[in-house]
Order: sequence, then C-alpha cells, then structure tokens
Amino acid sequence: MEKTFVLVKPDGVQRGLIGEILARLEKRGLKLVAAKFLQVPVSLAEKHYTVHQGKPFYDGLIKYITAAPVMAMVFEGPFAVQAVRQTMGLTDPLKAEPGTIRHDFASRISRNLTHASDSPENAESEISLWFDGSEIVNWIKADEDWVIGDN
Ligand code: 3AN
Repeated sequence: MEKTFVLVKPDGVQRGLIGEILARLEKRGLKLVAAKFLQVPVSLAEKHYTVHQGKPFYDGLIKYITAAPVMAMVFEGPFAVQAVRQTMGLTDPLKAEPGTIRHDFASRISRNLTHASDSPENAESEISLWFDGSEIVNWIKADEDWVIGDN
C-alpha cells in the first residue's frame, strides 16, 4: 500500500488546524501510520527543502518551517500521494479548488499550511528523512474494507 508524508506547517499548528487537517485526511479514508510533533532543526529543514535551494523564497521557507513546531505524519492508502495532494489543493491557495484545505483555510503561498509528498519516490525519501522505520506502525483499521476495499 502506498504511503505519503504530510506536514502541518507552523502556521497550521499556530492556528489550531492540526485536528481539522487530520480529520479531513482520516475522513477521506487515509490511514495514519506515523506521527510526531517537533520543532524542526535547520539541518532537517535544509535537507527537506534541498530542491528549492537557490530559489528566491528559499531562505524565507527555511525560516518559516523552523519558526515554530510542526506536526509530521505518514498516511497510507491506495494512491495515497495523489489523494492527499488533492485534499491539500494546489500550492498557491488562490489557485486551490474550493473544498481543499489550502483554499478553505489559506490565502497566501507563503502561509499554505501543509506539505505533502508529490510522488511515491519523494514520499519514500521524505518518510525516511523524517521517521525511523521503527516509528511506522503497521495496523489494520476496522472499517478498511468498507472504505478502500476492492469489489
Ligand atoms: P508543495 O508544498 O505544494 O509541494 P512546493 O514543494 O513547490 O509545493 O513548495 C514548497 C513550499 O515552498 C510551499 N509549500 C510554499 O510554502 C513554498 N513556496 C513554493 N513556491 C513559492 C513561492 N513562489 N513563493 C513563496 N513560497 C513558495
């Protein structure tokens, strides 16, 4: 089953939106398999955002992500990467569809509340950057067949 990495960024934590974001992903049928609440060290932020190094918004991005605690999570499900990205909405909240988290709770790209992996390959590398293998919990959700079962 596909896994994906999700961050509720400092603005989401400060605004008390962890529960709302988690609830939307849970209701979508995604299964939480790891979570931790942490203050991000600069070294981890730099590794996480290495693809943005050199871009005009890079320094601000590192400052933003390390400014206050974040909630890091791993969700599992069929096509989890695509499902989570769709629930988050486009990176720029002004372009995100109504009903998505970024549309419904944000209005600026610099305060877009969440991060979610953009491919299964990046999900794997982000999960191993943020979590030890022993922190990923394999469990069976009681309603799994009714939510994601095959016919
Ligand atoms: P996403 O988080 O939707 O995958 P990325 O990876 O392109 O988007 O961007 C990572 C983060 O960098 C975004 N969540 C946003 O906070 C910030 N960012 C991206 N593009 C810009 C931009 N043009 N101006 C300011 N911040 C940006």
